[in-house]
Amino acid sequence: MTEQTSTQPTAKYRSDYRKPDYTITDIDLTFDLNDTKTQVTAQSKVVRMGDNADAKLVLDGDELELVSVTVNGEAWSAYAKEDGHLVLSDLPAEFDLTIVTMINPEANTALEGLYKSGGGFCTQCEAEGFRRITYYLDRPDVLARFTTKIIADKAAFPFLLSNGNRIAEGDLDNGRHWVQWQDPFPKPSYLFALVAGDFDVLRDNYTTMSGRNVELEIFVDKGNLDRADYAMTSLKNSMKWDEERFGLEYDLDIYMIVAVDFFNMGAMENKGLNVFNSKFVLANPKTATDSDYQGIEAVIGHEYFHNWTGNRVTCRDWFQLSLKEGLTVFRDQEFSSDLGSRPVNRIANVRIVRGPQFAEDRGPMSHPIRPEKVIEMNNFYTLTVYEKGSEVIRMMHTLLGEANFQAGMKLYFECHDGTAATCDDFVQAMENASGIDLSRFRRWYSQAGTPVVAVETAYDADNKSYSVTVKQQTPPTAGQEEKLPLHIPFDIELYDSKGEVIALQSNGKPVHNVLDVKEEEQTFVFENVAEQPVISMLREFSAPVILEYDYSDQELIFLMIHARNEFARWDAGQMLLAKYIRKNVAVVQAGNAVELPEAVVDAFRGALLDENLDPAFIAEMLTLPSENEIAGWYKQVDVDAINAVVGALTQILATDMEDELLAIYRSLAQGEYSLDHAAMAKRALRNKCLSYLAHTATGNDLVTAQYAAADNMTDTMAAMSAANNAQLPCREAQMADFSDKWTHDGLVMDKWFMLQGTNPAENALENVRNTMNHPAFSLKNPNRTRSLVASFCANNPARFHAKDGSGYAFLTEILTALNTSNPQVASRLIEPFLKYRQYDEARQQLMRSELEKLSVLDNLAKDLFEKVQKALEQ
Ligand code: B3K
Ligand code: ZN
Repeated sequence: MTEQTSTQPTAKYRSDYRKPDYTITDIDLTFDLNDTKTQVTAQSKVVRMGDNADAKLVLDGDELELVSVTVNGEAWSAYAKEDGHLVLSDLPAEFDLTIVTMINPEANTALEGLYKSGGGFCTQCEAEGFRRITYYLDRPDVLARFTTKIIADKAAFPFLLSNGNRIAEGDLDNGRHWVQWQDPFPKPSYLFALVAGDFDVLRDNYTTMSGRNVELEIFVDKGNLDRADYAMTSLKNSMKWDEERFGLEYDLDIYMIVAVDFFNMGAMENKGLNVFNSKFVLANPKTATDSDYQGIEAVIGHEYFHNWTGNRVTCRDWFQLSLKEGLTVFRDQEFSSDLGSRPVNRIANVRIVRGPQFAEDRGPMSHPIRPEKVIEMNNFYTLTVYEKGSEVIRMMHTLLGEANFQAGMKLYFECHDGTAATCDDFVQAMENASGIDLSRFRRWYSQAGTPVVAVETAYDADNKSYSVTVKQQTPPTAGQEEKLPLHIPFDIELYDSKGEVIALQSNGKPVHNVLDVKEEEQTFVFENVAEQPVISMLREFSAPVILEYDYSDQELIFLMIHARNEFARWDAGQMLLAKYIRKNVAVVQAGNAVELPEAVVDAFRGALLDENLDPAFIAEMLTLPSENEIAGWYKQVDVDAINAVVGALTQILATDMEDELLAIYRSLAQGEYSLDHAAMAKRALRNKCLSYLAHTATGNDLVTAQYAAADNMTDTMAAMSAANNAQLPCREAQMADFSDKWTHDGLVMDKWFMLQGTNPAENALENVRNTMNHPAFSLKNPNRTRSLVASFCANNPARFHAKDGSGYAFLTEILTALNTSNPQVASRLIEPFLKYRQYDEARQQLMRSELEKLSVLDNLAKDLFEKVQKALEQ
């Protein structure tokens, strides 16, 4: 045996994909669980794939203590340990391989592989965590049948869970017991899961469309059973929806969900045994807000939908991640839209794409939805792969229509069920099933960046024709200078002066609303247009692009009222706000006072008072773009001016509409608390009104009264956020009261930590530092860290970017600590630094020097290394 190590992380390229030389068809795992010394025995059936008899078997491994290697029952010495690999040689074409390793779950603070969360054990293997459990072909194109035996102390760990069906169990004489599981579906190692602990269990069952019974089990920490109902309802709704909309039925006899407190992301779709961040399971009206409930529904749905899009058809390699993630996000968005309000869901998703996803496109980590080069795979679970990935699927859905799209899905499963596929396989299935040419459309998979679509229109009164000229151009992104024209579905509608729709006609024929924009420049001419129309464009955000068009205020106000589709009305309102935000940023920079014309205020007043609109939708109409989204409109960001403008516009709207806001606030006072959509929508609008009213003379009284009267967390948090944002005198007492009540409950305290992080007060950072000593806070817990630290660094731009650099120094301290304990969380937190080039010279210097400090850290984790290096070399 020889050992080698190297230090500089290396990149992998999509173009280097090779089939593996060996595959593993079956693996039989035994875990002898112990906090610090867990023994893992892995018995695999290995088969050589190519005809190279000398091929070595290169197994991945990380943080493992190797105990023994045997081949066909004989101790094997022909192996070497090389830089994270176990390389075996002189092997037969087919053999049984047994590897025994020892791991330390308690020392595993990275929360990847097998680790302790609270009192129990759990795993997280995607993307490359299984190699922290045993040496293995830890790549998604190796699909094996798993059998798993778990041995543990019976009193401490009465529940021992893994994927598939429980096939055997028994007691041992030393107080220990064991359970054995078998998963009949071959799967890649990233879908493996193990959980051991003591839980309360919520049980239910579901009868599938073919009449099979499925046992449903949700495992929560003891005492939390009263917070699992909504997750169970969401699970059953997901199962039903996938049958009805996609014709897809669940395939095992049991579906388990375990909620854990220590988890790096939202949840994980392990076959038959989802592991969830407790944030996306636990809720009751006293502890969770309406948006928490919506998050639970979406994430439960998302993980469930992965059973087909991700598990039954998985990814050939990690560059194809969007194959499962973009598609599954599209499916969960459709689920939430079919069950709730489509416009409100669409608005929420579009805000994410236009805000943080477009920001990612502009930064040093910019990548296509199918990346070409990766150092640390965990860095590519991005808004681009997920959210833009979903937009790409949505564009295909728009181009094909529901029926063709579903035919494409069917064909995709016919061709690829039980295999590891590529993004191209998916597009091919859509193309074959529909007969629609997607050749140019495929560029969305390889081209990074946000296309800018500039539109000019002209009305010819003599010929009664209207022409729309569309120019597209994608600016260069990090590492990708040359850009090609894309196939953009461009959804438009024309209105006459009465607000009636003008039917689209060209060359005497009706034309579909969705124009196929494929070239750098194209002109579409419409006939029989009796008068100068108003055009609504990029309806439903039909493509993830930036639209440039010189709308007048009148046209935007017209669309806010007359557009047939609610999304378009909202979008017109956003464009109107954007005009005045831009104008006023310049006004503030020139030292003058922010102004908003009366006609603009009236347009928003009109929306507020429109009784035909869903109150949840009105609340969206009245929501200003975030400071971060606004920052994205500028080459050089003036954080202070943006902060001042958002504050002043909020104040103007509050003052000018005070009477109406108060009237609506009062009229929406609720009786019995309920979770149905209408009740949530009322709370949304009522609390939106409160957020404005907090900036008026009656604000402190209203907020104080709402906090005192609230019987649910939505209203409590709305009062506290209003007090926080408007810095009301009642803030302090509310914060103290809340902390007294909830200190024992970290998940609820996260809301309080978030308010501390986003506190607009001058001394916010000092408060954040003090808050880190709160008994409920721990940097070891990702939820706590995100609630306090990430909300300060990412969502409190005016304070994080303090001129003296104090916010920057704070982030570096945190990153330095997390670099060794939890690199995945560190890598998410570093994001605000990556945008340093968008700030003024002085701030750039300060942030750059923090990045330089990080770059020379001892043992800089791959996760941070990749981002720091790209940011510095951009
Ligand atoms: N597939 C997981 C994400 C895994 C992230 C690994 N760093 C959850 C999801 O997207 O459903
Ligand atoms: Zn997913």
